[in-house]
Amino acid sequence: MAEKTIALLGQPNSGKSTLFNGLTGSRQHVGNWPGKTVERKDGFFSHNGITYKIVDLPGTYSLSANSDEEVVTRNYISSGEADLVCILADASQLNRSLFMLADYAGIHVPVVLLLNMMDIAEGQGKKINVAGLQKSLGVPVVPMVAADKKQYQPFFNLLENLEKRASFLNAAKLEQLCRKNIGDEYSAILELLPKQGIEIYSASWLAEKLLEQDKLALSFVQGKTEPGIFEKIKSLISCVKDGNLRTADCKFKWIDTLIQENVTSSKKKTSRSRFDKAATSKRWGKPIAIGMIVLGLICSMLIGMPLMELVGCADLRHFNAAGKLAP
Ligand SMILES: Nc1nc2c(ncn2[C@@H]2O[C@H](COP(=O)(O)OP(=O)(O)OP(=O)(O)O)[C@@H](O)[C@H]2O)c(=O)[nH]1
Ligand SMILES: [Mg+2]
Repeated sequence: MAEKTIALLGQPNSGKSTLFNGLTGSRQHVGNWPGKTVERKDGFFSHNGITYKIVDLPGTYSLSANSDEEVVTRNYISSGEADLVCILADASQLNRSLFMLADYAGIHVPVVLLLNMMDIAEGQGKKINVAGLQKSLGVPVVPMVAADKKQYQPFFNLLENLEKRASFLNAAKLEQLCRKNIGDEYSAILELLPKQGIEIYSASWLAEKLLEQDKLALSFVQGKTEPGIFEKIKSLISCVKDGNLRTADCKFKWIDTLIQENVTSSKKKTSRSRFDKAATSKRWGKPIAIGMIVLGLICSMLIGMPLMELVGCADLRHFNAAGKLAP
């Protein structure tokens, strides 16, 4: 019997199955999620006398509920079966891969961030301030190379201190961004939801998903609130256009700040010259292109005219004064 259950969550190709295989070896069970054709992979491993069950969740870009994979993932997390969720992010492309973490912010199930593919990120000259990230997020952050089992020790160290270290992700800054960028409707929905949230979901997480018109969140909140309150929430949602784009914008801004504060790159970017920048800019691109065409024409005329004159004089020498062709 497993004493602790760990779920691996992350975008496709973030390295979940690599870590799952590395930890479990042959102690795996493969089946399907109930009622779905999505593969379910459970496995077991032991460390320091404790047996862990590990679940390799399907790779999804976010926690929306549009595909079978996303619904399976959402339902599993809300089932409360996992004692710990490990979110794997590809450290070589954090702007994109941290979106799953941003979409998780506000779910009250203990979480850790595994910065996988650190070998690639280091090859790119990236330096990640792990302590700084931990401070901002309020949860453990562990650099990983899932493809190399010899580098699993920091992950095992985390397991040894799980009781002390596991905690919820700090979503306060994301909530502030949503209040500022989405506006009054977001704040008004928050006021209508219970302050402490509902079950594992914080009020801010639910408000974001409601504005995204997420079907699972809508039916969940409908089932947990008074009909009158739910009607008010629905009319607020209908006032916000493109809710999913607006919440995504806030999440990407949140990620940008995290990266700006905690990631540096020692390799210089291939810098574009001032001319390249001007030639591709919206303002100067066209005038520069037209100028270059005109300059090309003038140059060809300057070179061509003397040549044409020379050829013309040579031809004239073939005519006599009477304008007849000389013999
Ligand atoms: N260089 C490097 N490659 C890695 C690392 N971890 C995983 N990979 C490679 O990344 C690719 C994707 O890894 P998977 O484990 O299949 O990713 P996944 O998250 O299970 O993907 P999905 O099942 O599609 O969601 C594979 O080719 C792995 O070998 C790592 O730490 N470093
Ligand atoms: Mg996989």
